[in-house]
Amino acid sequence: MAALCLGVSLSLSAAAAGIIGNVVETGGDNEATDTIVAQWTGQTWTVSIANEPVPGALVGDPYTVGYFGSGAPAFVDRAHRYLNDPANSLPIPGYLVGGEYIMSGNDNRDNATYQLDVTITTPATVYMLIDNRLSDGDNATPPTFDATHMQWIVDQGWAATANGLNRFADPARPDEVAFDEGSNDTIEQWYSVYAKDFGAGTFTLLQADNGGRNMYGVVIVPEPTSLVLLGLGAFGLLAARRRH
Ligand SMILES: [Ca+2]
Ligand SMILES: [Ca+2]
Ligand SMILES: [Ca+2]
Ligand SMILES: [Ca+2]
Repeated sequence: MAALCLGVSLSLSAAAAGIIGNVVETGGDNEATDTIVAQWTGQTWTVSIANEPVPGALVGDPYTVGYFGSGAPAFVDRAHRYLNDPANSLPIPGYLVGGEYIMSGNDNRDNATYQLDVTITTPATVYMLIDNRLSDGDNATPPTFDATHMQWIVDQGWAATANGLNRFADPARPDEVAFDEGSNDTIEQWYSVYAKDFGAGTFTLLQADNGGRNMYGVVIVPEPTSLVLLGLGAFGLLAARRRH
């Protein structure tokens, strides 16, 4: 009995430690203040610019990255945030809410050799949130990818989400996340959501190719392995359908 309890306690501890085990950033601005290296859920740094990453933050305050959802700050070096968009009947997609995520520096958007080596501790679905203006400058249409605009998304086999969770309720367009620059309750941009499954281990994300616009976001959600193991096949299938 004692051994059983110990086992349960250990697995709960592992879950609390997080899915994201490590993030190694190379090729970023990597400044001592402002555009510091990427942070992720559970990580704490000392605020070095007032009112970043959230309004009211004071220089010297500790800031700990929370979980993804409406109001989650996007970058270490801005006060921008992801936000529900009631005017367009566009809440943050439910499959992203509560996920772990990476906060990078927005000023890394133009760094040609930017790289994030992300280590996850369990199998997970990784979601890339990409500024709709990539390539064409138009925030009403999804980003497009080519040799000078995040071609690696295509080459690595990332798939557009297709749940119709966008301003047009159109499953032929990727799901969207609204974006509030300056955290002042006005939405200026929309991001489109792409997904790919990864096993436990390390994967690599590359440059944003988006100078003058916004850096991408990364949200990580564990695979529903435990549901499948419990034999809840129908529920697991439903969850999988909602997530892609
Ligand atoms: Ca800044
Ligand atoms: Ca830069
Ligand atoms: Ca576009
Ligand atoms: Ca705004």
